[in-house]
Amino acid sequence: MQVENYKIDEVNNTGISKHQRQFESVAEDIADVEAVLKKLSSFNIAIPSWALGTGGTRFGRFSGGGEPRSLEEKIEDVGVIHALNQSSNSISLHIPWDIPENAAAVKELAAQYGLHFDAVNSNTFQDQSGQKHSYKFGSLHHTDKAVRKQAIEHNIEVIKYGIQLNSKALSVWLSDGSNFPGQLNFRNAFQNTLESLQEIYAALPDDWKVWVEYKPYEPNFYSTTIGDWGQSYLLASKLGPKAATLVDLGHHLQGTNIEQIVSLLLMENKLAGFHFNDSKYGDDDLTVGSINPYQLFLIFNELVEGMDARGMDHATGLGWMIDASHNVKDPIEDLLQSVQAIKIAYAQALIIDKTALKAAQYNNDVALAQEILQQAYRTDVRPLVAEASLSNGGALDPVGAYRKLKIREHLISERGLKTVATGL
Ligand code: AFD
Ligand code: MN
Ligand code: MN
Repeated sequence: MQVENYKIDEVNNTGISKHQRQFESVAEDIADVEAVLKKLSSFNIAIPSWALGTGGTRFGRFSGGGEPRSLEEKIEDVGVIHALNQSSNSISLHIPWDIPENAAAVKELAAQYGLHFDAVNSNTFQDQSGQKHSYKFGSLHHTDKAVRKQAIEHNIEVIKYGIQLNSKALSVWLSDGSNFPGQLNFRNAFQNTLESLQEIYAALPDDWKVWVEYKPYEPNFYSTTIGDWGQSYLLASKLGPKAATLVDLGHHLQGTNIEQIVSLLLMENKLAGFHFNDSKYGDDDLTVGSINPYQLFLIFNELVEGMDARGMDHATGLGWMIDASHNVKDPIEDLLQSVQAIKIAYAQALIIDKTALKAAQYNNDVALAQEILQQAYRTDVRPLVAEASLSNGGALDPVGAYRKLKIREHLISERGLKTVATGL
């Protein structure tokens, strides 16, 4: 389904005067509000193809209605999200969950919704039917060369799909690791991973990147071969300039200072981008900003500061993507909420008084530095985000508009109540 512009306008009209009052009130105190709005309007976050269906845990999965049954329907759902928020203009595919059988047709369909394709993701953490070798004991790090070869070939095949779709990056997340002490020789596992990645790296087109994701545990519970940013950074450095580290917010042990990791990776030009989500305990894949919005703001503070220091374009300089799972919410509502949370944190980071913060840091004025950060964090920037959306033709309140336009009800009547999307 296409969400027509006039329908969004109709919903916006009911809230426009309240919005204008709120916008003027917050805009008054912002030095260059036009520049902030411009940055917000051009900021987009990719939607993963695996997040459009209901997620599950190993204990169960409780399907919602109207889930997308095909890649085409997933594109349609991202089209709905983008029509409402004007900030989700790309989709990231997971192969083989979403194989583009006819790339030209898939690209054309996406273009109808104003979408393009972001990074392609490989999958060597599951065995597919008919697969010769099992990934039970890992893939790129495996002791058996034949298993490694199969996993390398899969990644090269994913790059080939991506080329057809005009993607520009391969995103690799490995579940390779060990469950028990003694199971694995860490050095061999790391070296095998490096050599496998080198072969994949050699297959990258000139204008492509490979993003190396890390994660401390799960599904393996003793060691993960790419377990933290140090291990990812080491691989990315040894691989070369086309390789960089991807930060998934849920892939850190509790209490980790993620903003500091981000700052240093950016400084070294080794930050590939993000998988946004939120978590209370681990890789919980919860809605962005639902648990710890202050951390998200601190991360964006480092991002804006670090990207400006390198003269990078905020919108295109890094890969921005959501990686979440929706076990109890409508996935589209959840994704809309996540994008809003990201834009709110970004807007708050944009309005930090950077000159004053620099001076406070230089003078070791700790209390003032905190005041400056929290002044921005405690500003309700939602009217700025709404204004940016409005100027692009999006909804003032994307979730509200989604409900008012009864989009899920439409999708259920089109697709049925008992549909199941591919993914985890
Ligand atoms: C994993 C990783 C990775 C992967 C995804 C699979 O975050 O990005 O592609 O989940 O669903 O935890
Ligand atoms: Mn991820
Ligand atoms: Mn994850």
